[in-house]
Amino acid sequence: MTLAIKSKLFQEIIEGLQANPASISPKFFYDELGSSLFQAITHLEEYYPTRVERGIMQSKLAQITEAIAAIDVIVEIGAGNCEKVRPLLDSILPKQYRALDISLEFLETSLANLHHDYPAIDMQAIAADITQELLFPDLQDQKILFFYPGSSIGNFTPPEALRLFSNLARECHGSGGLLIGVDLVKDIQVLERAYNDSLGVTAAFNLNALRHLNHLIGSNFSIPDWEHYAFFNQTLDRIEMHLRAQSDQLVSWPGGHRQFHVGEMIHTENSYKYSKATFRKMLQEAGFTKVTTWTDLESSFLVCFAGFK
Ligand code: AVJ
Repeated sequence: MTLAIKSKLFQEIIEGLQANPASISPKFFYDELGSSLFQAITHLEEYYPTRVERGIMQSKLAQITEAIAAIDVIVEIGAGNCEKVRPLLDSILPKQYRALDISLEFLETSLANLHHDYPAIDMQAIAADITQELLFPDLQDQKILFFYPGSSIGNFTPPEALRLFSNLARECHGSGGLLIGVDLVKDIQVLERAYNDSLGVTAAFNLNALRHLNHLIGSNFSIPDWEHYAFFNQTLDRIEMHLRAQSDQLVSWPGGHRQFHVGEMIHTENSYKYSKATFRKMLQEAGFTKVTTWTDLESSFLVCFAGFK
């Protein structure tokens, strides 16, 4: 990381810690341990999104491939373990695969594993903060498929998601498109269980943000003094994750500090859930002119291809 990027992140973190209520961006979950903890979450019985999305991708692969038609390059956003793209690589055989993620260490190992199995595809790992604008000047003349699986779009507010879709639609230049997975609104108990698993992996994942921050900015968060709290906000259709102080405490970092009182919370994540109709509308509003959707038998999760007529 360059010094300029580092100091910008530092500033963003401190602004969040000083805000009322305090907040930490979910992108700070993903250091190497956090990425592994998220991997573990995807194996949990309670955490259905990864499993259900994989099922849709497998059972609807022929239709999905037909909708996408011919493309040159797959650009995966938030690629993580680079495993979710495998069925697409098999069915589409693109010339190029580009994996974007916030955590480069984890991404590079994942990409090396993938490249081993697909030596003919040109592959590139790119550290990218997708809360910033994305530009692909060197792909101007290529047909791009943006692949954004895993429902990570849920971390954005709906207006932020719309802005990202508009950015991607523009970078498509009228061909290719966006294949995206999103979690749907459902029974509140099913939703809340997915973020309050019985093994406490999600709690560890949430708390790890404090450990990561301690490394990044030299803060002295005491992890045992915080607890995981997650619930579904029915007004805003989102899971909210917070860390709650279990005692009064002073947290310091070079150049600053903050007093937290018992019960005070740090907001660490929103995970928005959508209806099929709302999500489709957003994709169209962003400039895609043809949207095709697939779901599972329980309408638990949605896979969409947004392209151009
Ligand atoms: C990676 C953002 C899709 O919101 O479900 C999992 C992250 N947080 N358990 C999600 C997460 C807690 C996950 N996304």
